[in-house]
Amino acid sequence: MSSICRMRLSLATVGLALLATAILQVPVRADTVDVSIPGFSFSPASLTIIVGQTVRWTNNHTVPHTATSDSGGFGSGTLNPGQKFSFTFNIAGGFPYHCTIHPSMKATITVNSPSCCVLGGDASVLSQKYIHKVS
Ligand SMILES: [Cu+2]
Repeated sequence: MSSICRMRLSLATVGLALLATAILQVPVRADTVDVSIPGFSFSPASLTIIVGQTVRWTNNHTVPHTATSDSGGFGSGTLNPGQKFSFTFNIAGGFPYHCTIHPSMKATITVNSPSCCVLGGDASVLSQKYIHKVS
């Protein structure tokens, strides 16, 4: 094999690798989105994220609070001042939550499917993953 031929081959390999990376790469976005508890409220009270992102609650208030799913899907337990709780949303949908200590504190996380991707994988919901559309 000539050296030119070898060079073409390696360029092709690099090209394929770049193409594969471009197809597989998820658009750049923060993996973790913060929700603050600055007082007797959640901020923001309404948050929209993408499947796979993590929400991190931080109690920035002077008294304990919780971030507890209305449907029981997640729950921080008691968050004392300064404490944090993280939860990763792997299923699309609307997730209203509240503080069990102060029931008037209500908020919602809306989890959207990524528009770049389609749902694929096994029939079992838990093992399904979003994969990039190849058009
Ligand atoms: Cu509270």
